[in-house]
Amino acid sequence: MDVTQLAEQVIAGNRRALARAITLVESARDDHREQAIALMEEVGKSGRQALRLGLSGTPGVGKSTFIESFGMMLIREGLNVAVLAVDPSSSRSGGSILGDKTRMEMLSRERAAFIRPSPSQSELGGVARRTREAVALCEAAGYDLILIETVGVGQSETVVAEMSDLFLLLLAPAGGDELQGVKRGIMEMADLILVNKADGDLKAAAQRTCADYAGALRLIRKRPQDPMEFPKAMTVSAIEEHGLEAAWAEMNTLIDWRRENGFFDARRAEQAEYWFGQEIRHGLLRQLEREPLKSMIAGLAGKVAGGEITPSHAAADVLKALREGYGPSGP
Ligand SMILES: Nc1nc2c(ncn2[C@@H]2O[C@H](COP(=O)(O)OP(=O)(O)OP(=O)(O)O)[C@@H](O)[C@H]2O)c(=O)[nH]1
Ligand SMILES: [Mg+2]
Repeated sequence: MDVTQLAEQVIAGNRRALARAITLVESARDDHREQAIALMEEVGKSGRQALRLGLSGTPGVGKSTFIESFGMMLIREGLNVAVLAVDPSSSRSGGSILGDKTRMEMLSRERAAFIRPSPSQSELGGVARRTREAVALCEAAGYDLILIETVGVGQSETVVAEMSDLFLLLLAPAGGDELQGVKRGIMEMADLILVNKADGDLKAAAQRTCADYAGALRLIRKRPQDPMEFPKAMTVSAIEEHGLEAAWAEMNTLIDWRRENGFFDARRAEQAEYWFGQEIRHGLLRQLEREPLKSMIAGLAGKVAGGEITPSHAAADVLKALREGYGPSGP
């Protein structure tokens, strides 16, 4: 594969090249990984910057419907939109986005839209790292806005927040007065909370829920990257397409403020450091799964279980072998 040529095609906005490039970065093969690293360096030269929007919400809250309506609105404004997903369970479900293309029927037919399901890997770390590179590829390909969707199940929100400029939390109207058990950590990540389904019978409940969350947000420690009034909670209706323009205006207000005050670039720099650390950790873990360490660990595990050696001692032996260059049989 000619990586330089592929990079040129991606930067030229060739959709098939973009799809091929994403397939390359998703590959787990070692030779592909080397090509992917070279590719990412090449496309980085485009110097383009998109707005990266993370979007999280529990199943059924209306993420797909929101992406369809919101994406179509942006396209009407003349923007190009890419949609990616981080879904560690996609190996089971066959991909959250493709599974419900029916809910993004209009968007998926638009030339100004590019939709890509989550890579099918069972481990969140793998999915996350590949999606981060897919984001950078879409950025180089000239998309103005990249939406990164995730189902709100534990760790995946953090991963998406670490590759987004803005993190949106989509919520449904609560039945009673409970705050839907949204974890504090997730609330703290949100830049904008959107209470969806503010229409018909659900409208009043959505407004109450929104007020509850606005109150909860005020109790959260003030973050330096936020101007007055942020983070905010608002109501929207993805189906009736209400509140989407207002939400988009708020996103732009926040992003403009962060750009002017240096927080936008600072956040991207922090994220680059974060992913650097993640790549190292992942690489180290992979070494443990390879020979000769793999066999060494398996052997020691038996001895630990049998009480012949303590867990700490066995681990120290493995780490020593790692430090000394993969143990007696060498790399
Ligand atoms: N009343 C109302 N219903 C909505 C709205 N948005 C989505 N829904 C409905 O909520 C249900 C779930 O919507 P989806 O868009 O598939 O939700 P999702 O968050 O993508 O769900 P998963 O992909 O399963 O995580 C569907 O029946 C939608 O029609 C809205 O604004 N108002
Ligand atoms: Mg969906």
